[in-house]
Amino acid sequence: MSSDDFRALWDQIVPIGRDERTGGYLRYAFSEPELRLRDWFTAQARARDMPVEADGNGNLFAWWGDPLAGGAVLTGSHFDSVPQGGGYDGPLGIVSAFAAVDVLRARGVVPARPIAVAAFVEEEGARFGVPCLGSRLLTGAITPAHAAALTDRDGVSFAAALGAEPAGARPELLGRFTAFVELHVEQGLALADLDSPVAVANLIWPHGRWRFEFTGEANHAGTTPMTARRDPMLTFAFTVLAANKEARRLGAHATMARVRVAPNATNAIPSSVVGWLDARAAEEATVTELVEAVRAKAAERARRDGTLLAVTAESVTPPVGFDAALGERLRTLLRCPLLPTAAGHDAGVLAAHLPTAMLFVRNPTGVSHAPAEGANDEDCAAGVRALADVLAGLTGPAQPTAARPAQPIAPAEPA
Ligand code: HGY
Ligand code: MN
Ligand code: MN
Repeated sequence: MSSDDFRALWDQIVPIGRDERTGGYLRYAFSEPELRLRDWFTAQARARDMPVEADGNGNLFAWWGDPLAGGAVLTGSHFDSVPQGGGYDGPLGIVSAFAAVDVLRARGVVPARPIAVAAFVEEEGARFGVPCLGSRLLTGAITPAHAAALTDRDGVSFAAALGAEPAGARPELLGRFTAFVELHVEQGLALADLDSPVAVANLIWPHGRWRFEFTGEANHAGTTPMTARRDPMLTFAFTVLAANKEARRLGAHATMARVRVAPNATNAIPSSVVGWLDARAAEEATVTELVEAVRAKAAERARRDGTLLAVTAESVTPPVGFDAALGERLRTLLRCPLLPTAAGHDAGVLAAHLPTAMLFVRNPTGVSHAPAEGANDEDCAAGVRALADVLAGLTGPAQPTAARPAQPIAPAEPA
């Protein structure tokens, strides 16, 4: 797999869902761009004689080998993006998985056990609000009823977008896998400072999303004296500053970047403001302390402003420690570093159900969830070779076809 080979496959999806004005991506679950990416996935699978299985939750699985044999190794990631997101977060793991299948076939490897490529739905939670929705449904971490009722900003429910009630937990499908390895663009600069194009993840920070609803009194922007207002925007603004201050105090990460104002008019004091807190830290207790501190300060300010406050946890992810033995096996095979991440992933959900690992591919800007997110083709090709080595190693000894004598699988040379 050369960088040109990677680029040829990658270029097939680059334009899909791209905002030409900004270079950002608008790939929301079941939106037109994501449906085109699903069609691309199915076409790639068909071109490789890989039957595609849908799990009834919006997730797709392309199989190399008998889907019912068991003992399969799963790889893949997600297609969806945050609004104006980067093009690599998610799709790199899916494109690299198909490319890794090509590499193994070119080496004459016939895996002793099946390999499946997954495309998980709604990993970002950008449309229906709950991240890793597809993998949470597959594993039973969220009920079909809860997922079905989630709605987007236009009031379209997840069930309506899916076209059916989600199937929910699929233990018999999950039980057919013995490991999951997700390749993902790095979301940070650790590799940029190291002489390695890939790394293995060892953990995911605990994190979550909390909805803060501020309710006040709608009134005229011009005729209402400042002393007579109950302005929820004021309480929200104070809360944003408090979140930033508390995160710095606790060495955590807090972001309030999504807000919904009603009626959102220039000359009307809002009746309500809803803001979402994304809180993350290395320790679960720190996340809890951060959210409680922000809630308490918001409540105190609400009393002063005469507004009401309601705080609801929308999704909470405990700390994830990836399978240490699998991680060490991959780190040794690839001769690469181990890295923690504060970003959530479907691998973080599946880690509770089967041995799971992540491979990170160097991102020279370190930026993610923005158009500046990137990776160079040489590093992406190195990531594909590394994933191929991992898949070959995990699916048992390579049985080369008669045409070639047994070849040791050389670890990927750093690009
Ligand atoms: O938000 C996250 O950490 C992930 O990108 N969904
Ligand atoms: Mn992401
Ligand atoms: Mn991702």
